[in-house]
Amino acid sequence: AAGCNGAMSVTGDYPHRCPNCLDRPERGPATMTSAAQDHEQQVYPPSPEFVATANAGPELQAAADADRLGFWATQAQRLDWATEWSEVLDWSDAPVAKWFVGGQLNVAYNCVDRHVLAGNGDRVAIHFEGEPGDSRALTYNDLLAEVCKAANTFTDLGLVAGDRVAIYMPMIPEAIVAMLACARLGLTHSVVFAGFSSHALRSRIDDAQAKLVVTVDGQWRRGQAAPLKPAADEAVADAASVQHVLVVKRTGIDVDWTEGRDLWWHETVDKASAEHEAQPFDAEHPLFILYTSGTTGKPKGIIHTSGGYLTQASYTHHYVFDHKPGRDVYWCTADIGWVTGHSYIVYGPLSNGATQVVYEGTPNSPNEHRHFEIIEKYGVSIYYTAPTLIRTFMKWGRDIPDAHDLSSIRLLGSVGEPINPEAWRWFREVIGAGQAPIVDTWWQTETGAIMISPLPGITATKPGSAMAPLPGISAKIVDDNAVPLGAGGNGYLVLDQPWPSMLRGIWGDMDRYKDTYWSRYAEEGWYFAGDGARYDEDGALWVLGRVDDVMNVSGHRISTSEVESALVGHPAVAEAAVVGAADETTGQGIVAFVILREGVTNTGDQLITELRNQVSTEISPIAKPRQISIVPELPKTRSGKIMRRLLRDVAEGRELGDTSTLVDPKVFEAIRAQGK
Ligand code: 6R9
Repeated sequence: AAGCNGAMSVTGDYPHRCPNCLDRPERGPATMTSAAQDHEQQVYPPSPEFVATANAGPELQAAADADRLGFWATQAQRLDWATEWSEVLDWSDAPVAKWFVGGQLNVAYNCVDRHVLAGNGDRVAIHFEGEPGDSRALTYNDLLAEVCKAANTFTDLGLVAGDRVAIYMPMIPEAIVAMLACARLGLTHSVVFAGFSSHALRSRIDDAQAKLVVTVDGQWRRGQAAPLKPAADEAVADAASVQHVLVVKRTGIDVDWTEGRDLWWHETVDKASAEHEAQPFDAEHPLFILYTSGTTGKPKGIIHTSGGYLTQASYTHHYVFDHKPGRDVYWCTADIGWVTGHSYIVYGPLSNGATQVVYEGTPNSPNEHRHFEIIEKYGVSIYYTAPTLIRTFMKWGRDIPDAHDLSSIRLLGSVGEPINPEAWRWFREVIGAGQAPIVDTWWQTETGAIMISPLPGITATKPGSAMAPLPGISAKIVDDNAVPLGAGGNGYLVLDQPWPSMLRGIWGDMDRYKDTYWSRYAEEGWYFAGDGARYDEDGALWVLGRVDDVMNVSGHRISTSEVESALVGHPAVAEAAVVGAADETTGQGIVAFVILREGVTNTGDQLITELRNQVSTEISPIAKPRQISIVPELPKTRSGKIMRRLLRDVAEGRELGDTSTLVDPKVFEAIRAQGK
């Protein structure tokens, strides 16, 4: 907008608002709008008070620049090692890295025991807030006892280091205890989001050949006890690898029981000994597998290992969140089913001795005040959430947060998708009292920990920009020919140096690992992240969103082909094409175009409901299309590729772009008529 320029917005420590842009609706930066570009000029420097006590100082970047591997060796000293490493990085077998070669440690010991041994056993580790209003505090002493009991139980069940355990649980402390018990024994956990269907759980159990499944009878959701064990039962029925199902009684609802296979947590873990001595494991021992959507229908089992992963999770949690153990009350609103829950509920915060809130339910149970009541009740000082929730809060209105004392908040974080500048400013103004720094953290399941983010106390931030790679991390924005781009050019985000918490592969499919991430820039040896990005005139980095067929719905990664194959699995469907269309609240919404088989009658709404349910049971309710249009034909190129770009134009109500490569441009008249 005319009149909006840098000069008027950078004075003092609070920026002046641009009168032209203030009330204008903005879209997310997935397509960079001129409004968003205007705001590239708006800068929020850290306050002198924040700078005075910040964990990060300018020496951090200087140290990383002077000696990158030496810098990571220093960060690894944040942990307790049973055996010192002989080499920081072995990249000779690229793209499979070995970090802290020869080093040995126990991840659970680092997250629990050492805090107790240091005299902090009485510190609260977890303030658990159940959805029905029950609450429970676990100190580090309590957590140690629980983890030891679970470890003893797992050992009694015959599990040994290297075995895989599937964890299918809601956000209750036992889920975290189960993860840490695995880490303690060198068992590799595979956490499956409790919102996933039995089909999705089964394919993950089979892929990893899990021997144990840990689950619950049911979970609390919007005031109701929703059964979960039936889905676990369905998933493990004749799954040859599964020997036992360990069940936490969370809701008390009735469950079916398979004698000899099923065990209650309260009859086993609760009765086990609380004494257990942790053994060290190799730095490269696999800690967990976490499945994420790729561009094909089959989810990828991303492998993370121990020493490098924990080093970077701990380092980033300490500096990016400016975390002060014993003083801060930290709350990351993610679910342990996603990587954010792994790195910023379990491993990062607990390795740093944090006191954190763990909340079981949805933000509007029993009403929209819930998150703000929790912040007030526990004095939450660091609040890390997703843009989609911030936009939902905006819709609910500021009266709701304004009814609460949020003065404990001193830092805010965002993750999962690009945050639009309007949501950023609202977050800072309404939740952060116009003062709290915001860290917009870019990273992925594959990167294991935060890669690109402002450092509070150092970085002057811009609303909507993740700003710069962290000290020790190296990223580039390049074009198709690997030429680095200067200010203003849209390109691909690549990571041109290995990092400690990088994935070590895809479970059971190293070819796919090489192909997906390392073949695009094979000659250069760069990791291809799958995101578009640009630098602005001041060198700030803007992540623009996925450049592949992966959609981002409320921060969840869902591949178009996964949804397409679920739809084609329905007997009425001959062919399906799925696109992510811009959505005001969820970032993207799923829009499907479906061709029916010959002879099938289109029953309209009834069929569409059936198709939506099909996706829900095949994958998860989170993958349900927002809209399904039954169309006579799909737009294809002469080589037979579905032209998603054009379907996206239709879904977003735009004028059609270039249709010259289409076989039959008239296809669109019919599609449009249906799509309305
Ligand atoms: C941690 C997590 C990764 C994808 C990633 C990108 C998007 C995440 C972002 C962001 C812009 C941010 N993404 N954080 N885009 N700004 N701060 O979300 O992992 O579920 O694997 O998703 O999410 O597109 O490639 P994951």
